[in-house]
Amino acid sequence: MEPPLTPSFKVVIIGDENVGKTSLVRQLCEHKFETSQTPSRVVDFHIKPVELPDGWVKITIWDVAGPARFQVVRESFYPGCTAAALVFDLSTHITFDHLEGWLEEIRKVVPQIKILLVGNKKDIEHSSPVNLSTFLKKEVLIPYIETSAKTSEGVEEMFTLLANEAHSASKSQ
Ligand SMILES: Nc1nc2c(ncn2[C@@H]2O[C@H](COP(=O)(O)OP(=O)(O)OP(=O)(O)O)[C@@H](O)[C@H]2O)c(=O)[nH]1
Ligand SMILES: [Mg+2]
Repeated sequence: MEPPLTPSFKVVIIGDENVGKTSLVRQLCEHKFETSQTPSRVVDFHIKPVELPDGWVKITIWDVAGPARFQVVRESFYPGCTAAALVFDLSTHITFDHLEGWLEEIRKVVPQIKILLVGNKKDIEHSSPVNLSTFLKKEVLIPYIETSAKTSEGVEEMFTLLANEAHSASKSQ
């Protein structure tokens, strides 16, 4: 059982349209997966208790819409975030090529934000992006996990890692 007074952290899920951000949150919170594409809501949020080695924390997960036209409104939700999950689609390499743009967008608002890189749609047959190891060598502090919102593989671990990033950021402040 989680104790009543738990530290709480604001985290955000970013990445291109259709990479599976909303599906990952839904799998985590409701254990559901839908194949239909629902129109993007600009923002949605969910509160989830997560158990870490140090004890329970709560994360408020802000799920923002990926399309470029929402950039300005998205940026208004970034202040106060301690960690971000940056999601790309392992089967659509263009979503990997856009990662630098996403880092720029969020670091412009929260320069010290902790990032977790997430390669989603692991269940679809794919080849890993050729520049993935180069990216991870350049961004040495960014942990990486592969997930499937469809089968739920890696989803709990993803949000535990994200909560851990947020928690460690708060300890180093
Ligand atoms: N096979 C497979 N399909 C997935 C997975 N995750 C999401 N999808 C599908 O990808 C589509 C887009 O998923 P969303 O979760 O809406 O994507 P999003 O990143 O929230 O997109 P925006 O809100 O528009 O930015 C949907 O049809 C999902 O069913 C996955 O892990 N595997
Ligand atoms: Mg979405």
